[in-house]
Amino acid sequence: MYSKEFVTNVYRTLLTIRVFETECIKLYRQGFIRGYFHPYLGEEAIAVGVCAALTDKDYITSTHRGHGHCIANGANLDKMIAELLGKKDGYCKGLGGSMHIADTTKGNLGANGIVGAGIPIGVGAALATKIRKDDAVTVTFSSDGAANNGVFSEALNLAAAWDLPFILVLENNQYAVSTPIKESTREVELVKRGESLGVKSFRIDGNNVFEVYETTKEAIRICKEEKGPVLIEAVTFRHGGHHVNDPGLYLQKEELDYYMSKDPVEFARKYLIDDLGLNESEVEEIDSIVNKQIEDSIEFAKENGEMSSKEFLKFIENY
Ligand SMILES: Cc1ncc(C[n+]2csc(CCOP(=O)(O)OP(=O)(O)O)c2C)c(N)n1
Ligand SMILES: [Mg+2]
Repeated sequence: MYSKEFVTNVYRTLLTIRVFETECIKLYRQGFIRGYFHPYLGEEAIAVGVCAALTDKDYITSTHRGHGHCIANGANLDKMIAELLGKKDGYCKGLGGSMHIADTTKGNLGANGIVGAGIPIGVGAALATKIRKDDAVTVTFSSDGAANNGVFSEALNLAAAWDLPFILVLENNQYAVSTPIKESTREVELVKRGESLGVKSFRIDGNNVFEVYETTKEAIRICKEEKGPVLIEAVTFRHGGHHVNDPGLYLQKEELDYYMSKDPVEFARKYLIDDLGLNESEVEEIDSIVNKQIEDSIEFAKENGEMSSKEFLKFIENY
């Protein structure tokens, strides 16, 4: 059984991602956020379970659906929301938006709008840590669609050939935009892609935060005591369309109902109450702290200014 402190932290982070996405979708619809926005709703257990096993020395690379990875890795919420709103105290001074959040002070080497492009960046980071003899691993998050890009096999193969401390977390949400995985590949168990390259590979329930956490710890052990890389296929499902403007009508109702019943946030909440004996009001206290934190960050971001054109020109001149 896990401690109250650990599960409380896990629940708080899961809920922070959930509330962040839900409130930012509202901001998007109100016109405060422009461009693309790919919600991580339903997939929160993967980012949280993985990052709970990492230390400050480790690295991550993220995807176009990256808010959850950033939050679980300890990103600053004020700076994240300011970035989404295009404000000057955002992570990229408001010039990058949703798909370009990075925080190298925390080992987050960045989200990426190019599907699969985080994989070779992660392999490069893992190579650097191996050369420097750092006690670190690099985790790259990716999804099922990325597994069909050439870069997936090339980079993972190289990581295996060079025994790199690299963990590829495939968030198999079973769709790439509107294409179900069974229409883009004959072998839907992506774990086999890793095995075919001689990489230790696991297929797990991506909605169970504890299973994700334990598997990540084992992957880190393998990277440090045996040899990397490791592939983790975490099976999950999105709660909606590919991005905010996609109603996701192609998602099968039975599948959605099934995964809704395995909601990762509800799962952790239930564990706190049923297994650790917290009462409803104790959990509600955590809920209100999370809600207030997101509310404060939204207020900060709304009040924060945009870069003036003069500041912008100076910024790119010195870049
Ligand atoms: C190299 C490349 N090809 C196509 C696109 C357009 N695109 C953006 S997201 C996406 C689907 C990605 O699916 P998946 O890897 O399963 O990630 P998910 O959206 O499910 O998290 C596509 C095709 C892109 N951004 N980059
Ligand atoms: Mg996908």
